Amino acid sequence: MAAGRRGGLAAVVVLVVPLLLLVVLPPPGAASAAALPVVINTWAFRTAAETAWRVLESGGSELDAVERGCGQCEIDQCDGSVGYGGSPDESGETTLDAMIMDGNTMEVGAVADLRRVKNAIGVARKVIEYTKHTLLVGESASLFAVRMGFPYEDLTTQKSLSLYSEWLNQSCQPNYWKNVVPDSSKSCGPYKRPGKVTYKEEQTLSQRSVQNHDTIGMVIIGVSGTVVSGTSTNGAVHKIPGRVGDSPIAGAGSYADSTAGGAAATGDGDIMMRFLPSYQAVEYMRMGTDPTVACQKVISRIQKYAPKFFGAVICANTTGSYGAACNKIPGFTQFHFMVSSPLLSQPTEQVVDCI
Ligand code: SD4
Repeated sequence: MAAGRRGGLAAVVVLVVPLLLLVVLPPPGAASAAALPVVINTWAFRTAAETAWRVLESGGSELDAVERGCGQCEIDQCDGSVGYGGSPDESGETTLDAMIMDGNTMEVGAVADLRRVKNAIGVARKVIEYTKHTLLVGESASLFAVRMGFPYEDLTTQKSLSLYSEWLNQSCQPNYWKNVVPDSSKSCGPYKRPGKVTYKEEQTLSQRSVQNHDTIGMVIIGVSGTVVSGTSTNGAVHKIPGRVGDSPIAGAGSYADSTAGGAAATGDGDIMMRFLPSYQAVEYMRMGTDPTVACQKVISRIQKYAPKFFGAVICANTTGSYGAACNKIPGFTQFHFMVSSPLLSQPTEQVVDCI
């Protein structure tokens, strides 16, 4: 009897286990394994993609690759929206926001409203490496940067100066004030609270935003599934001094979790950061949602409240699948992003139709 049971068990093991393995294990060389590492980044920022890919190829870590990739955009002043010499604020100064997130440890290093230091994502990395903090801001972040060996430099350029003086000449239009006196849609400040407030509807943001926002956001899934994300930007042109966007905020500008995936956002940070779209996209991917659909779901969630917002999100899961989505508004109907993977012979520009 006992021998019969043992024989039956042996038969089950011999017949059923190989069948189970066939079902559970992907065939050799299956797409997900072959597709790692993956580097994706917002916009057609090719040199950033190439730099990150080179770092990985030469044995650098995913953190190194995100730092150097986004750092390349800071050097190149990608689209004028990353690095020095872009987006002068209301006083003419360029200030920078950046973050980097390690999806293995869930550590984040970020700087916001960083002044007179060019390599914002480099400083963000130092926040992870040399502090127990997550986010440093303003002048104090600059002092920290100098202690970490970064030079103080003037971020003003001829271009940012002329953007600033054109703006002054056109009565400081557009700007980010509302419900103030004098009327901010007609004249420059200084603005004050009026005696009696007549609230106006929030201005449509699409026009000003399409030209003014092109943050680099990058997500890397390494060969062993390590997920790292990062961002760098000079924010919004003519912003009110002190304004911080979504880019340095974990879960808003980007998010990385090596147990699920990574995401990064670009666009009107003042609106997008209210929804933590990068965090939300990663949570969708954790539940098994395809990366493109995860990106679309977070875009449509924001659409319900701000149908005309300018923005896009990139998403990648730990198998190396990736996708992107954007909100369709006049002048912005497609979103371009870069992908590097072993399946592509070189970093490749891809495009999605906005929804
Ligand atoms: C910000 N989200 O500061 C950034 C700007 C940007 O694509 O993305 N641009 O609001």
